[in-house]
Amino acid sequence: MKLHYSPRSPFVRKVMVCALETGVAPQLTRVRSPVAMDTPNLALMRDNPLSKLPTLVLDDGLALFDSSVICEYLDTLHDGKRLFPAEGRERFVALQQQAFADGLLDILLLWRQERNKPEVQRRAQWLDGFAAKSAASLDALEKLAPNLRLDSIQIGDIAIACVLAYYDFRLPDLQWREGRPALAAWHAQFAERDSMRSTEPGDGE
Ligand SMILES: N[C@@H](CCC(=O)N[C@@H](CS)C(=O)NCC(=O)O)C(=O)O
Repeated sequence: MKLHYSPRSPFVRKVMVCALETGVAPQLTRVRSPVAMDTPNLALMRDNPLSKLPTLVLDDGLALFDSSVICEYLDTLHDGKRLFPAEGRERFVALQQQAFADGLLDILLLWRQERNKPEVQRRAQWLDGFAAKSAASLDALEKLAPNLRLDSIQIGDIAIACVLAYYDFRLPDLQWREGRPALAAWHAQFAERDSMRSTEPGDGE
């Protein structure tokens, strides 16, 4: 299977953490595919017209995206404990947590783009909106922290760990840990997992 990836994409990181936790990582051939909102990647678009990472191309040519679909697919390829609960309320709690973390990541990517613009082009109302949504989300995650897992982890835990790590990587000035001790303590332990340590963002291969 071919995974279009970048070593700095937090959505790719979520996929790679799932692949490592489930033992399917050796089945992935990673292809470095640069992306930018204003520069469509034509080679990637042959597999994913949205030009987004991650995109997973199966051996029969079927291209899977987005990251949530890829993670759930990888979870069908192993015999261990599932990252995606099969049914019931537990499944929807895990899916909701993943959607929450992914939605927060979408906001952070847009926020970072806006922050990086020359000052005259930045829209103050957008910046205020992103800041309000980020703070409210982190406060909600702090309340959720006692329910987050360190054993028998699920997709929601992985997605939340990846979005918190993205704050550290790209938005460290926001100091997300301030006033959120339970979330910070959980994340400190989760970040010690081999799957997290070996997917630290960087220049990568
Ligand atoms: N909902 C998507 C989001 C993926 C996404 O936004 N990926 C970024 C890289 S971190 C991207 O491909 N950006 C390029 C673009 O938007 O054109 C997912 O979960 O995979």
